[in-house]
Amino acid sequence: MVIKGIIFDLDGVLVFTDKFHYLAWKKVADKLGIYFDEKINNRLRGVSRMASLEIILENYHGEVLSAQQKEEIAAEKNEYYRSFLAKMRPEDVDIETRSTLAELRRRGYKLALGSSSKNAKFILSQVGLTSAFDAISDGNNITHSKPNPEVFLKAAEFLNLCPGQCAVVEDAYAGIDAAKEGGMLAVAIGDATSYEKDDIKLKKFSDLLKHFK
Ligand code: B16
Ligand code: MG
Repeated sequence: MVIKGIIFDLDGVLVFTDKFHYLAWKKVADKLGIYFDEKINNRLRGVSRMASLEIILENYHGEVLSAQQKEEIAAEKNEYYRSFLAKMRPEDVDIETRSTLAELRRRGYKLALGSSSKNAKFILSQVGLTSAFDAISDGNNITHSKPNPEVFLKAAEFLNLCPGQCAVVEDAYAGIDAAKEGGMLAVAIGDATSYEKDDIKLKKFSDLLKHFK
C-alpha cells in the first residue's frame, strides 16, 4: 500500500527528554529508598507513567502501596518532570528535524504525532512544533500504552487514513512492536535500530527523505 501518512513518536525521536524523566524518577525513587539507575530508566521508554512506576517499584521493598499512594508518587514525579519541560525552547529541536518535517509535508505526506506522553502537547508547544503536525494522538486519548497499537491507530484515524497507509517512526522496541501490531510500516531510529522487527532503519532523521519521496 502507498504510504500517505507518517506518525512520529515524540521522546527519543523529535525531542530528547529521557534525562528529564530520569532525574524526576530518580528524585522520587531516592525519597522512597528505591534503587534506580539509567539502565532501569531505559526500560521506561514509550511506557506510560503508571506502567513506568510499576517497573520502578520492582525494587521497592517497603509497605504495600495503595492505588492512591501510587497516583501521588506519579503526580510528584510529573511535577518535577514538568519543571524541566518548562525550560525547553525551540533550540532543543534539531534544525535537521524541523526541516525534514517541513519537506515531508511539502511532498504531500500527512504528519501526526503518536506519543504515550500526557505532556506531549506541552512539549510541542515549548519547542514550537505544534503546527508541524496535522494530528496529535497522545497519552490523553488512549487507554493502553505501547506495545499496544492504540496510540498509532488513533493517529491514523485522526489523519483519515487506514493503518496500512501509515509509517511510524520510533526509537523504542515497544513502539516498533506497536507499529507492527497495528499493521503499519515500522521505521526505526536510535536504539530501535538494533531491533530485528522494524522495516526500515534510519541512520539519521533526514534519511526519511530518501525513503519517502
Ligand atoms: P508522561 P513517547 C513516552 O513518550 C516516554 O518515552 C516514556 O518514557 C514516558 O513514561 C511516557 O511517554 C509517558 O510520559 O509521564 O509525560 O505522560 O516516547 O511515547 O513519546
Ligand atoms: Mg520514544
